[in-house]
Amino acid sequence: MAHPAQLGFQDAAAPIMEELLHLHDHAMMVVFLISAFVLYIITLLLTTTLTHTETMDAQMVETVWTILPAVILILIALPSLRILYLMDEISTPHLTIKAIGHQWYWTYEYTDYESMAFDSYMVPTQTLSSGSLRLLEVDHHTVVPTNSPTRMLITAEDVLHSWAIPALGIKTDAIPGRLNQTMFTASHPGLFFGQCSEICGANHSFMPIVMETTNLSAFEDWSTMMLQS
Ligand SMILES: [Cu+2]
Repeated sequence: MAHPAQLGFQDAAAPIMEELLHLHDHAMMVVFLISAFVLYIITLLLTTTLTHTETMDAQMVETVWTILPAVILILIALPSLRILYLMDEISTPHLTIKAIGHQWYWTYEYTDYESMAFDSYMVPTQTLSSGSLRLLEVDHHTVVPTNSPTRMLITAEDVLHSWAIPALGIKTDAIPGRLNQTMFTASHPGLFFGQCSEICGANHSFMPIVMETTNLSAFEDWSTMMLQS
């Protein structure tokens, strides 16, 4: 999860998020180099006396400063497109979970099972157990096995919501009457927090998302428990 005064992204918990972090670092590298270069040119302009005041045109340098920025843009766009298509890829999922946004809670349906669905409400501050995170803890975690390609189907029943978990690199709009699809593979066990990311009404801030990633046997224990209850 995020911590106070955090500047960067959360640590990646899925391969796609790792790719996104690499792209971010790559783009930032380019930004820093260009900023430093521009700052250098500005300093030169302000501190030196101008020579070449009679120059009317300079074909060579104009060609370079037109083509070079285009090349730099392509060097950013290509890896970005690569990740865009990777994120769009839905390979054969091991598990499908349907998340339904409501004002103001989430419902999860494990559609591979006969009848496994539950609501996930935020735990109010008054009833929070010690050590739990205020405004982030929910009464029912969404449990997912690690290293298994998981498909999320995301929709809403009333207004627009958005299902997001930054550590997994997921943010997908939940739209009434429409089923959005996204895919992730949790790479290690842990608790990952997210929040509704679409202004959806008075309690928009109070419908967090908690995903618990465990190994397969712990997931099976949990699903048997859920099916029995
Ligand atoms: Cu919402």
